[in-house]
Amino acid sequence: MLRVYTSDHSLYCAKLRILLRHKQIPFEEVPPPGGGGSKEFLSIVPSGNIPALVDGALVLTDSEAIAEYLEEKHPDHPMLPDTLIGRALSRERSRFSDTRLEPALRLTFPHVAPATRDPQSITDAHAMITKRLVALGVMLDRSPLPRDQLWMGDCGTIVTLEWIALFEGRVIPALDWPEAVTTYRAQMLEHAAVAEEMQAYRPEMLLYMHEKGAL
Ligand SMILES: N[C@@H](CCC(=O)N[C@@H](CS)C(=O)NCC(=O)O)C(=O)O
Repeated sequence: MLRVYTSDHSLYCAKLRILLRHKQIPFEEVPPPGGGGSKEFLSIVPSGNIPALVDGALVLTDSEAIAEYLEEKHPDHPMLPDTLIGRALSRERSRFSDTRLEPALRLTFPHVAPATRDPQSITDAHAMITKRLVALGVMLDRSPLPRDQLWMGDCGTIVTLEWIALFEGRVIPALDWPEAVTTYRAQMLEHAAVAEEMQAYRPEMLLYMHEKGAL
C-alpha cells in the first residue's frame, strides 16, 4: 500500500489527500518518524518535504510531482482533461496555486498569532492575497475547464482558498472576493472528495488557529 508522510495542518497534505480520495487510492498516512526535520526522516526523505510518498522503492516529494505520478499510475478517475489545452490549463491552475496564491497566504504565517503580529506585514500580505484573488477570478472567468469535474489543478487551489477564508477577519482584514472565486469555491466544495477532506481537515485548521490564539 502507498505510504504518505504527512503533518496535521499541512495545506499541501490536504491537497494530496483530495487527489487520493478522488482517485479512490488506498494509502496509509504516517507522521514523519522523529519529526519533520529529524535525521531519521531525512534518511528516508532527503528533501525533508512534506507530503512525501513512498511507493515500493520510490520515494517522491512535492505534491505536484506526486499528483502527476499518481495520475499516470492510476488513470481511473482521471484528474487531467483529455485535451491538450485542458491539461495545460489544469497544470497552470496548479502552478498558480502553488507559486502565487499559497505564497501570498504564506506571508501571513509568521503573523497568525496576535501577540507577534506585525501590522505592516499583514497589510502587505492582504494586498498580495487580493492581487492573487483578482487574477484567479479573471483566469476562472476565462477558463473553459468544466467545474462539474475535479481537476488536478483544483486540489491545492480549494485548500488555499479555504485557509484564506478562515484567516479573513481573524488574521487579515476583510477581503473583496471576486464573484468568480466565490462561485468556484462553492462549486469545488460540492465535490465529494473535497467535502470529505474538508470535513476531516477543518478541525486541524481550527486547532492550528486555537494554538496560535487567533480564534
Ligand atoms: N512545493 C511543496 C511545498 C510543500 C511544503 O511547503 N511543505 C511543508 C509543510 S506544509 C514542509 O515540507 N515543510 C518542511 C520543510 O520545508 O522542510 C509541495 O508541493 O509539496
